[in-house]
Amino acid sequence: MLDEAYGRRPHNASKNPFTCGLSGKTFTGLEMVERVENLAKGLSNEFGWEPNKGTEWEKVIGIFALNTVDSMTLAYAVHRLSGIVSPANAAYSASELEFQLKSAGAKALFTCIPLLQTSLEAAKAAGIPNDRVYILEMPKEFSGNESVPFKTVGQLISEGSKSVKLEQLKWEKGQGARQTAYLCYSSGTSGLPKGVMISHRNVIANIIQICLYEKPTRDKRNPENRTEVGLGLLPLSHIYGLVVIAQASTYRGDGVVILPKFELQSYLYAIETQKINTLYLVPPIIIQMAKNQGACQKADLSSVKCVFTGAAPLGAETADELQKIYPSWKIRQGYGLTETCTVVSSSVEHDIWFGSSGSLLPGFTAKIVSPEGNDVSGYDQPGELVVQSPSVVLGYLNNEKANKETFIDDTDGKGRWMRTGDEAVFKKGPNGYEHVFIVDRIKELIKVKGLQVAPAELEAHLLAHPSVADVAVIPVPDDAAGEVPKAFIVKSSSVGLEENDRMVARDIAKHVQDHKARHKWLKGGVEFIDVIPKSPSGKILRRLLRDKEKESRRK
Ligand code: 4UU
Repeated sequence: MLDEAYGRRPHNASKNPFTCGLSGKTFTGLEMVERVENLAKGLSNEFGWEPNKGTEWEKVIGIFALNTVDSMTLAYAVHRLSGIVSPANAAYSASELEFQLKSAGAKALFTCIPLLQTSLEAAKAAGIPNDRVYILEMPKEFSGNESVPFKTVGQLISEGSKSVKLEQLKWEKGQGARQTAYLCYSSGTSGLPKGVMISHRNVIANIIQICLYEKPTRDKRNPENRTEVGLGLLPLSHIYGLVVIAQASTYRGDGVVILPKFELQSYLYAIETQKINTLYLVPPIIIQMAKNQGACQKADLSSVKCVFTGAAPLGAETADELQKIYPSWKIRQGYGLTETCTVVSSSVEHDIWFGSSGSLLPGFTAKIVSPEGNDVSGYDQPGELVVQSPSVVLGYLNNEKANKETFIDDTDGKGRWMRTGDEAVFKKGPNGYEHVFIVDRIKELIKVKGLQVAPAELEAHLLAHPSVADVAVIPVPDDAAGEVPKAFIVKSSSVGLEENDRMVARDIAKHVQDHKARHKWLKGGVEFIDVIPKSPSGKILRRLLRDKEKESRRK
């Protein structure tokens, strides 16, 4: 990808792909290419990895860090050695990180000072020794002045700059299509989080699909091809940050302003000082902006031309509210998945219909499939969205069962089909183009602030609690987060009759808080029931629980 963005596009060399929104630290494309090369040499010294030796599975690193200007430098340096990058959510607890590091077979872990303790605990449990833990530098407010006995990426770059040249990377024919570049984690349609094998070709395909789709409107808006600036606040560990924000924009020659975490004041400061044009957001931040009008209106947001949202539905009412406050902004929505290496559809500036996720990107073909498995494609026909695209990923790591359920082999030479697990409907838009509306979720997934929460993961964890005999976790609506998890629990016989339900519920909720990332906490509450409804084969009938919940909320 680095080669695509800079090697073949020399006009990008003088632009600044990544700038820190707090310290202003930045470098040009050309400097980034040099940093990547030196870091690759530094990593090669450390691990003995070389570009054309060994398989990519022997060269896996984990990244568990807040966003930094060097996050992508690191990813590209690992790719330069034909290795794999597995980025983990920075909100993870030590046991969640341990799960991913073990599953991915990570040989080293790159973290940052604020996450060092969690990283060390997880690395130890995953068999990664302390001298294989490295630090990505962050602005002072996050890293303090204390020095720690771990090598930094800056040191590796400097050591690498003194080392001998690396061999050129030699790809065999088709290797880019077969070789995994990123191993991101997603629970797919059911079960626990799984490693999603994303090839180099997948990444480049989606980037080209995005840029091609947006080119006509961009050329019209910006005929001199001025550099535009986007906000890099969302986690680079999630496919949205990793592909759409960090790589599609820099491929075009745009800049990305990196912010480690959402905090209203520093966010507004970065927009003002870096003159950001596109805010890449998720619905909860848009809701905050609509509600925090005072603070936002004091800031100079005149550089902003567009707000782009994805990862969870943005309701038409919220979009309307924001539009009333900022009448000139284009509010665009995209729909995508880790398994399609991000964007499936999105709205474009001249064809915005609030509530819709816009039109399919070029290179995507879609079908709507009824619950009985019939192809019911056509306008106004709801059903499961099934898609085909060169960005549909290689599959889940070591999980044939999930692969069989999710991916359908190619029979027409155009690429594999993928079941999204989302219910969608196509409608004809006011300008005559088709629009995709995501109307419901068929799969077992909860989206909290756009982040994945797998019900099966929480259920397995809750079953280990002595008061729990059986459990089912479902999403319930939440004004701020979109959705939050709620647990229906059958108490075990060890819970005495005299015990207060509220105390038992609190203890169960604490069991989640103690071991899981904050977005997985049971903010939707705990409700005790006599029996979890199940099909004859033992599958939880989640739909019944969701209906029961809807009914009780209506009362
Ligand atoms: C309703 O969340 C993502 C990808 C997000 C993304 C980013 C930039 C989408 C478009 C874009 O331009 O990936 P995952 O794997 O974490 O979660 C995928 C799931 C989908 O299956 C769907 O259920 O997240 C939900 N989802 C949405 N739902 C994603 N986008 C939307 C959306 N409306 N716009």
